[in-house]
Amino acid sequence: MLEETWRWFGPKDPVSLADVRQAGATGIVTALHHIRNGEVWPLEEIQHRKALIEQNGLTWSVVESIPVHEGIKTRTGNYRQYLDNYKECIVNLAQAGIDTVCYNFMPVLDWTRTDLDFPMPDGSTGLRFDAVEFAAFELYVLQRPGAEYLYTDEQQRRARAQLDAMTDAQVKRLTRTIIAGLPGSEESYTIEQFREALGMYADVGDHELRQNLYAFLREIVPVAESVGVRLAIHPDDPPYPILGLPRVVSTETDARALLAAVDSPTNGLCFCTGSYGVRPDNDLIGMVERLGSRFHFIHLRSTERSRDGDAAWGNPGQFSFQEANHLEGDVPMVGVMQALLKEQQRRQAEGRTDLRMPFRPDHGHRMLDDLTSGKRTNPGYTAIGRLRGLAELRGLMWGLSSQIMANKA
Ligand code: DNO
Repeated sequence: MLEETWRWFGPKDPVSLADVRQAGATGIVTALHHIRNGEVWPLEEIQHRKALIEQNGLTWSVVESIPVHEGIKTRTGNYRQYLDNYKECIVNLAQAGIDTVCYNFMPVLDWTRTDLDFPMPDGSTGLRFDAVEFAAFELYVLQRPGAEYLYTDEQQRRARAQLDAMTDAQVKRLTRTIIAGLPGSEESYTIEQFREALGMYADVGDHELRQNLYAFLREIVPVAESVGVRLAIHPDDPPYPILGLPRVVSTETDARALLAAVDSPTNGLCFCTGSYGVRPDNDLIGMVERLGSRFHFIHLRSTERSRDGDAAWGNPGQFSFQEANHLEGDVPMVGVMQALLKEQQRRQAEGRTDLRMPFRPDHGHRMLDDLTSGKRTNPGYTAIGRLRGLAELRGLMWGLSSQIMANKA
């Protein structure tokens, strides 16, 4: 059975550690969110946070994330110092007995959505990325120079019509949703700062970002390996370039290239089904079968691509999508879970020690008391929506696992 974990944003998270216990997860996924991006996490603070988690009968299973400073991604400014600090964080975590670290290499923005409360047919709300709204923001709010070359005349017309149909408050909300930082992203911008941050990538295209990622891995992997910490890179979300910025962890080919760049078991993946799953050309079950030995962390969530409009929108692959119930949508969750359980068996047969294979129910709808309790939960990180997700995934896992055992007997 895979380890059931739950993301917790620290003592201020309205979903408490006591709540997590009732949800039935055993592992906590968290970070020292109060420490600024790029700085060292002191050992005492790590130990203190770990003790708090353990006092609640839980374990600190995965760090998500140690954010990678923009200086490292662009290899500019003080990046050497940031690399040293990153190594020190890893060494300190190892000393506290924490062995799995998730991170991402998305430029400027971490995960991105255009709507945090999109009404679902059942009365709950969920997260959505709408390509037309995003274009409206990019073209007419941000007014990014060069953006017009990314969109056809027809797309620009649709984006303009979208913007014209929105109230000022809606435009403000859209802007905030995109640039003010979603939970865990550790970056938040005003529109001016955002333009400046994008400017840092003037000379960093696809090739350069890949090289910078591999250079980062060449520095960090040996240190992590020497102290027994596994690294798990989170894919791009959405899994395609946005805002003219390169995105280099969106497909199986991208994942293979980065695994090969530093071919060590330490250098692994966070398999996020919701992110990879937005692209129909990502074969999720096949990815588990082919790359599963390098999965150190798993996010289970489903997305549903818009069925209408995208053909007219005209960028094949750049889908609008919304977050579906965990067992529904475009992610073949039953097959994914089956493949993950098989990967765990393979590890056991090979005598590997990394059998935990921590997964967390990623995101969840806002539903039932999430909608009415007045608790300000983080977008995507509700109590009840995730509780439903975890319960469904757990049931699936138990059922499949007993079937696998019965077939073996
Ligand atoms: C969103 C999360 C991401 C993830 C980072 C990992 O819900 O999955 O913010 O934590 O990309 O570094």
